[in-house]
Amino acid sequence: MIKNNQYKFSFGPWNISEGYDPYGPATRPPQAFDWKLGKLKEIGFDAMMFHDDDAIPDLDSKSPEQIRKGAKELKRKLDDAGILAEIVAPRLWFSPMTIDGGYTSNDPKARKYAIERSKKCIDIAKILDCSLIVLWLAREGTYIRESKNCRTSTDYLAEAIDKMLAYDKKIRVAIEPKPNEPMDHAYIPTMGHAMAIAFKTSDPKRVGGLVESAHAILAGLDPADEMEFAISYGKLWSVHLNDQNGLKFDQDKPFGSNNLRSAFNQVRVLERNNYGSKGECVAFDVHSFRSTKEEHCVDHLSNSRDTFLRLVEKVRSFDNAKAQTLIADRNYQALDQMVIEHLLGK
Ligand code: GLO
Ligand code: MG
Repeated sequence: MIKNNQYKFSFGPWNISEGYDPYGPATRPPQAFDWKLGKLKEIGFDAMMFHDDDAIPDLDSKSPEQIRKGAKELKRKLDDAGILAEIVAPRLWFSPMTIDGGYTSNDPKARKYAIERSKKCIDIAKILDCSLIVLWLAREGTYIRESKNCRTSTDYLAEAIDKMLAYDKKIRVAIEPKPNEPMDHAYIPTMGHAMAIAFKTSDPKRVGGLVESAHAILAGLDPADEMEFAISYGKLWSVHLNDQNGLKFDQDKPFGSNNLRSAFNQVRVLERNNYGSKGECVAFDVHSFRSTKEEHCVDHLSNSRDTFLRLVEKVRSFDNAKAQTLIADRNYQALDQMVIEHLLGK
């Protein structure tokens, strides 16, 4: 394990997964939550991400009292392990109520369900001492564009966020944009959309963004630029580092697996902006390859962390003064080669 005393690392229970895909069943046995928590600590991570129902399984069938009790038990477990809860995200894409989306569903009952569920998510986050609610807007989009109206949907999304902000004055909401999958088109596909919707809400200071590398690539954008764009608004509140080989299904490959240079540039942006200094975590939203054996089922996480820390060293040893001279001379040809040679270790 590479030593680290600057960055706080995080992953979610779903990142230790069983290997099923739309074409075949699991290839690894499920692991219990306590086992995952133990592993998280063992491989040098500091925080855990949660969906509301990772924290409280079968959330919809539980009473407020049961939810409170379960959340307190979980908080005790995390405290005993010395692990923080980084985020809590309402999982609005599993329920039969959200088949047509949550906040943007055409059915008012479904929209109401989505808000109520988001409030439960906030209740859980409060007990876990976590102020960051993440919205990955999985089904807030369309399969066919004629089925919804973008203007109405945008208003619904801003209204839903307003209701969350009003429900608790301390929470902040980070939107995790993704252009597609499971939908054909999603309503908040990029960080630009996320920033814009923040300013449509009643308290823009409390609405920000989370960049996932793979999602930016799926939108045809550069993950490092998506991050620094949010940073320019003071709104990069988390990152889901991973990798993606072009325009395919969302692959959630280990960080740096596909494009080491892009990974270097993402770390460079985080470093030069002092990311982490306000408590932000570096989260890896990565998955094992389906072929991975049980005994290697957390290697994608520890490898991503190691790659990140190796790239921090690469960023720090990059000759910025020389790069500036080449930039001043408009010699991007030499700058390009300088980056390549630096990454090659020459
Ligand atoms: C899927 C998303 C998903 C979210 C998670 C937390 O594409 O990346 O894993 O990050 O639900 O909001
Ligand atoms: Mg993600």
